[in-house]
Amino acid sequence: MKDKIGIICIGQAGGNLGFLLKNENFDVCFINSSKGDLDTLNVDDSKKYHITNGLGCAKDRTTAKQIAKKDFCNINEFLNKSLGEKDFYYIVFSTGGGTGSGISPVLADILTTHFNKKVGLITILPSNKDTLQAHINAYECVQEISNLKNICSTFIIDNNQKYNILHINEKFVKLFNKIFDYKKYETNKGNIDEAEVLKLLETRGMINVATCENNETTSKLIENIKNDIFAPLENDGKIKYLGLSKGIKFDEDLFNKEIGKYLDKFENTNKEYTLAILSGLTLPFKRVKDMKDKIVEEKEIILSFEKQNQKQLEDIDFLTKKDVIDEPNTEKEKINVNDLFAQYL
Ligand SMILES: Nc1nc2c(ncn2[C@@H]2O[C@H](COP(=O)(O)OP(=O)(O)OP(=O)(O)O)[C@@H](O)[C@H]2O)c(=O)[nH]1
Ligand SMILES: [Mg+2]
Repeated sequence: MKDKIGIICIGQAGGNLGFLLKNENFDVCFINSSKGDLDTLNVDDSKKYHITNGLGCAKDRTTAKQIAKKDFCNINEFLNKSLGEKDFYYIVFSTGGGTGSGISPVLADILTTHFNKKVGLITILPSNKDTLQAHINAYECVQEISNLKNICSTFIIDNNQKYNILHINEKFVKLFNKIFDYKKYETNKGNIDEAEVLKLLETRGMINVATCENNETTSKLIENIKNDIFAPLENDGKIKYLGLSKGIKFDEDLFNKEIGKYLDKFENTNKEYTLAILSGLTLPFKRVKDMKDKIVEEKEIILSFEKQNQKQLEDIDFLTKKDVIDEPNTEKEKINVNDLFAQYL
């Protein structure tokens, strides 16, 4: 099933995660505004794209959108050439930077709404130690993500969890990889099939994956769901689907009480480990609200910054800037780039 998924990595964090995913045999391509960052990736040139005239975006989401808009036809052509037609795509990026954070939500919107692709997101929230700009970017980016109408599942990795980022990257890739191992555990006691995995991945909302050893308990699994590498659950008891590859004795009542109830469950037996995939979760609005509070708390400092930053903070709920000259429409490509980017710039 891995070959049916195309992974689009944007920006540096996206590139770091994507490189690990490529080593696990996923079909991955890389886009960046910084040539230097792309050069550090030891992958085939046909899988890398440097956005024309990109010099890095220095955490400026608007610059990222502007250069992506100008170069959109080439980006689109690169995606078609490097990944081709896939059943499903994931876009991988951090919310706190400029390039990945600025371009990914609009690209996801275009691919889903205008090109009818199925697209999910793998994204990263900044840690409390990150800068205020990273938090502002993350807040704006999550707001855009929450407005995406046709998006599939969204993995939200949280750098504020207990590990360092390299460890978080490795943990994520291990967990993500395990989702596609379901075929190894086919028995006459119940299977998870490809359609069910696709259903888990296609479901809109936050998705969480956690594992535990088979000599551990449901409590341990719950602890890992709540407190490993992903953003905290909203704790509203809502889950749409549960995928459960299990070797532990699963305590349904405890799960319902601590995590919530689901509409449907896809299950198999796994002698090596237990894996839970929770999809259709509410986005982590409480975590995002905390981020906003942190931004507002430091408002005074920000207000002494240059005028543009003041504007950004005063109007933090919306991205209202429209200081881009519309691009001439390229008839040949039949893509109206101005329309595609209209909501975002
Ligand atoms: N988990 C994780 N977080 C990362 C990684 N690299 C950077 N980050 C986080 O991502 C944010 C910075 O985003 P980057 O991905 O470097 O930014 P970018 O998309 O390249 O954008 P610009 O360089 O600003 O144009 C910060 O919050 C970092 O802590 C990584 O490999 N793993
Ligand atoms: Mg960068």
